[in-house]
Amino acid sequence: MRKESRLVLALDETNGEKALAIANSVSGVVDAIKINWPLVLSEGPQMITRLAELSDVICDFKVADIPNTVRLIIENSVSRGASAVIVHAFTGDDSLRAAVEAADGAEIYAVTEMSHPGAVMFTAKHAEEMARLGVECGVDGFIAPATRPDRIRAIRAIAGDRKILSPGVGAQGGKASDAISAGADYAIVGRAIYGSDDPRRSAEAFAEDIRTVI
Ligand code: OMP
Repeated sequence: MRKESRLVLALDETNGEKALAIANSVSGVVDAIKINWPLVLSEGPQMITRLAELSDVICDFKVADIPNTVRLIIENSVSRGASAVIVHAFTGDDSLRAAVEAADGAEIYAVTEMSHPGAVMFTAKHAEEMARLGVECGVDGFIAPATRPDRIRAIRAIAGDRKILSPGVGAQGGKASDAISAGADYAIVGRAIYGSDDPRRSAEAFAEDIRTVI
């Protein structure tokens, strides 16, 4: 994955044509495009392949299943063009190892602690444990919350040189530069870019904010 602007677009726009237009408009400004169930369910998994012609695509399917099902989902995503897939870490070592084995050169990112307030109920309490497990199982990186930069610092202390991608910037209240300063490699931004009147200009503003701290 490119590491220039350190900005990843979360493209949760559900209209396929609009999504492709936005992806084209931010070309060169974002390092990767992350897609999630909203776009895939409304426009089909071929969106992975179409977007992969424009950018590295991270499939944010937050896979949380038994090893065999994890393997099938990862293989399918990668064969359609995904450069990376996001999985949950709470499934345990066998499911995480199955994801890493199935990745076939693509990257696997494990969620440690989610960015929304409810995450403090369960995932936050076990985030460090899950990060240690991810390191043991060979994941390429972690998802850690821009809404709580101190938690990015805690995960960075365990992750070593593995990557950290940080969502929760903009609509959820986090700041991209704070996430990067806390140790994230990339900030993930969705609504504040794809929902704005001028997605390219918004993306450039986030990239500019990040440049102030790198
Ligand atoms: P916005 O809140 O619109 O910027 O979108 C954030 C994106 O990051 C969405 O696609 C979320 O599903 C995703 N996300 C989180 O918001 N919080 C997390 O803890 C993890 C993710 C993720 O795995 O990407």
